[in-house]
Amino acid sequence: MTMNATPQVTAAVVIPCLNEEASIGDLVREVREAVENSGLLADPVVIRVVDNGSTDETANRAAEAGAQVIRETRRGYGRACLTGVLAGPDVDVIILMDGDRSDQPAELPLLLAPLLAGEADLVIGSRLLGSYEPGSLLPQQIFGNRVAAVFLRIVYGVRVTDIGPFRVMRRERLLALGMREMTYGWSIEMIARAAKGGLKVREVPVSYRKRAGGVSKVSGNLRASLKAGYRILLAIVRARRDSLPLPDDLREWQRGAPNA
Ligand SMILES: Nc1nc2c(ncn2[C@@H]2O[C@H](COP(=O)(O)OP(=O)(O)OP(=O)(O)O)[C@@H](O)[C@H]2O)c(=O)[nH]1
Ligand SMILES: [Mg+2]
Repeated sequence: MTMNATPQVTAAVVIPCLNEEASIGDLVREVREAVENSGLLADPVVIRVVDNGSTDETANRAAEAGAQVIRETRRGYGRACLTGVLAGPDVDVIILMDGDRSDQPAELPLLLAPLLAGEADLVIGSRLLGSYEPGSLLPQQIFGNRVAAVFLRIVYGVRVTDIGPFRVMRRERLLALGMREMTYGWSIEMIARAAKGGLKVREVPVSYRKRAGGVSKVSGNLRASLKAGYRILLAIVRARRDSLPLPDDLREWQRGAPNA
């Protein structure tokens, strides 16, 4: 009989959500199944849905499915992510993914493997290295991500193909980055700051689905897409200028200030 060591690594899955009642229940169940099947993480893995002022049944659906629901009234994708990271209980690893069921929880082991092996500090699922269902990524999203990737390479010397939402990082490392982008600049800022701090950033191919229902807040809306594009470019510039890790006063700001 072979003895498998009991996994010691604790983790929380942080899912920022705004009006995702159509998908969140199924997603939470998928995440739980994926975590159990992986056998890589210590029980119990916290599935933390950060509800950012949803006006639908998101919070109820998430709680019914067994998630820990955190309410964050200050708006913003990055704000919701950070609130989820800061919330207790303390864990070793943070897993981030979107609430619309576009990411595939079953692919979690692909992201965790390089992190747990110490080969990477930030592992990001790349939809462009992997695959995406027709219509799940719009041409402007693909273009925008490619442009952002070129900037990241030029400014920070880090090579990525995509700026995907499905990612894993040790919580302590993530907090030490001093993240300050509280909207859609969050995703790219994390890569920029990790690279600037000399951390190893690694991509793995993932497959991406169309959102399982509900309404797109970004890509399906021209105004929101332009605004997100602006925030993303701003994040690249700001992260270059800022010191790292952040000084204490900015850390305080990060915890308490209204959404930027
Ligand atoms: N907490 C929080 N979550 C948000 C906010 N806006 C969007 N989200 C969530 O962030 C994730 C990404 O938003 P989406 O609307 O899926 O954006 P997208 O993936 O570009 O668009 P689609 O391709 O239509 O899915 C989803 O889980 C949303 O519920 C926000 O202001 N606050
Ligand atoms: Mg989406």
